Amino acid sequence: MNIEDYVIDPANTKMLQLAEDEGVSTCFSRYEDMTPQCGFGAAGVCCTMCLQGPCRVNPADNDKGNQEGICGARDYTIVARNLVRSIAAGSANHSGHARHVAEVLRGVALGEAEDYEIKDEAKLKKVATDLGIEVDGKETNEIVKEVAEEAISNFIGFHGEEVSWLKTAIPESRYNLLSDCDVIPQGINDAIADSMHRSAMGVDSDPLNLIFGGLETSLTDFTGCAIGTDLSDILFGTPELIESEANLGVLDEDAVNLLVHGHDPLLSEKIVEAAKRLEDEAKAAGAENGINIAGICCTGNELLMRQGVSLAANFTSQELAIMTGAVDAIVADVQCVMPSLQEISRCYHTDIITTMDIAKVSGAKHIQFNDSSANADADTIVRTAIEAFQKRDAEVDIPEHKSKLMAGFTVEQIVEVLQKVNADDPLSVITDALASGDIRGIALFAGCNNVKTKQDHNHLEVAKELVKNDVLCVATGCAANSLGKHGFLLPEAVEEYAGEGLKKVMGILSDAAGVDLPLVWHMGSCVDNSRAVRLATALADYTGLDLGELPIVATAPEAMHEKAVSIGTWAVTLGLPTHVGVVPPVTGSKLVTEVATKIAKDVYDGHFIVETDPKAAAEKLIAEIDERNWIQAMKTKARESDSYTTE
Ligand code: MSK
Repeated sequence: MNIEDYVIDPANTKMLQLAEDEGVSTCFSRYEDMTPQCGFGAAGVCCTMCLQGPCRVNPADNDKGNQEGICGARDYTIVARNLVRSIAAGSANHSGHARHVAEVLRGVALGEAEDYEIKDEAKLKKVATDLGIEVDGKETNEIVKEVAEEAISNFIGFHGEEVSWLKTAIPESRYNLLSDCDVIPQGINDAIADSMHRSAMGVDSDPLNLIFGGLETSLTDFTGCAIGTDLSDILFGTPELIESEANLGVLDEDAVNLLVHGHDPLLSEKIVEAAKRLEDEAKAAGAENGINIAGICCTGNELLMRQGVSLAANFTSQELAIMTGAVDAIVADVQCVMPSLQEISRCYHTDIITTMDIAKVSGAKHIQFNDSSANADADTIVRTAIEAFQKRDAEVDIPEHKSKLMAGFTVEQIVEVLQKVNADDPLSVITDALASGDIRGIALFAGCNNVKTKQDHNHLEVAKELVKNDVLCVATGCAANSLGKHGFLLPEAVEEYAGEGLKKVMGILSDAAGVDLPLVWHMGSCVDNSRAVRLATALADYTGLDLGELPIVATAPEAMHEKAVSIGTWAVTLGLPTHVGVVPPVTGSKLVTEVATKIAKDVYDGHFIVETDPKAAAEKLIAEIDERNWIQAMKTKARESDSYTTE
């Protein structure tokens, strides 16, 4: 294996080299072993919906002509069905996370989740008010119960009512457009179930009907994200600007290194508290520096945003963390946890601890985490990590490389910074910068790492090109982690990479805020993509424009998970041109590909841009931003001169 084809930073290069030298299998080596991958699967034309298959059809435009599956399903039906199932899975992940938080919030109101409390009452009241729940004269617990039950009702689709959370998070104009297209979901669970139903053998074979079903389901993913973010803020506090570090160098040889992995803050927040309680036990066990909690994937991002916990690894570096010999335990909740962790941990003293009944790993320790005994369960987990520390046997070799970073860019914090420039009219700071051209547009970096791209490379290259062209960048998930590892979440990066306009705006904001702001703004975990939409919605409401008219784009340069498919789909549906840096399995159908990359723009203003070259991707995103700016300028000019009238 040529290591340089897969990783670029010194820490992961060192660990991947070690894995190669010692013959340890990693996602990178398994990818090489797997290559060439199945062309039918890659194009999305492998159908396993019934036991007559698998049917693998050659799409049209080849020597064999248009083939059909055994039931007669054509390429477009198979690709659309597979796509809809991916979206449903993505939504089930995000909304499953949200449902757990909602249940615990209800448990707090009912006194059944005694280890949790409300940390942000102001956010509780804001969320309640947005949902139309009266707050005046009510006890906090009463509001908590009503908000939690409203969230839970969004899952059920009771009496055909539309999901209420969606309406609070997007502009009215966008909601009306979605309503006109009949894609407003009536219940998260219902939409996911409908997607599984309609994509089954012998049900929906009309690709356009399937795609509209997929769009509706993707909006339940967004709704789940918004619920997850809002309720986590209520329970654990809305994040504020915070400093931390990223990369394997955050591990500490003289501490119990406990890595939290997955997505669900309900467990990881309790682990942080337990680590503080049990610090002395760790020291007594020989860990001079006590307990060092660090994160992998989005559980890491959740804790970074609220607790300043450092990020040890993003998706494709999770296995390499174990190779340091310094990881005592990886505590997993749900999503993005590679089963291979257990196999690699056999060569070390590392305990892989699963905690959720739907997410076990063969051979791993399972310590069930219960909402009703959260503190005690967290103590048990941390004590298990302390015991593992005492069994360290392999040589510890922690790469020195790490980068400082700044995170915590919620909408609330961004507005607070803007208020320092203009107390009465904060959003005008952004819209004026957009109007003057100092900021050309705004881009949301979302998504994962993928072995098909060099780790972090596409994120960095797209970001470099965008910021050089004065695009303000915000980031979530493993994309933010990538940018953090390489110094893009630092103020120093502004001077190094930003164009003159962006530099000017960052300077004004930093001076006013009294703190140097970083080049890219970290908004949180996967579910916190909802924060980016709320920021866009605030700008849309302020300007009277729709999301589809603003110079805002999204990019997932290293997309991997089905959640990324779902996020990308709702981003397009909400009006954002959305770049994907990995070719998704839709190319087997010309029809589905054309709908996703072209026709969607006519209906929703957003469309997919599939581009594996990061520089070309950035250029295409900038072209989309410029097109919107040009259209807006023309509209404004026409309004000012009054030269355009329908009378
Ligand atoms: S963890 S979904 S690899 S961002 Fe959210 Fe990272 Fe993607 Fe998992």
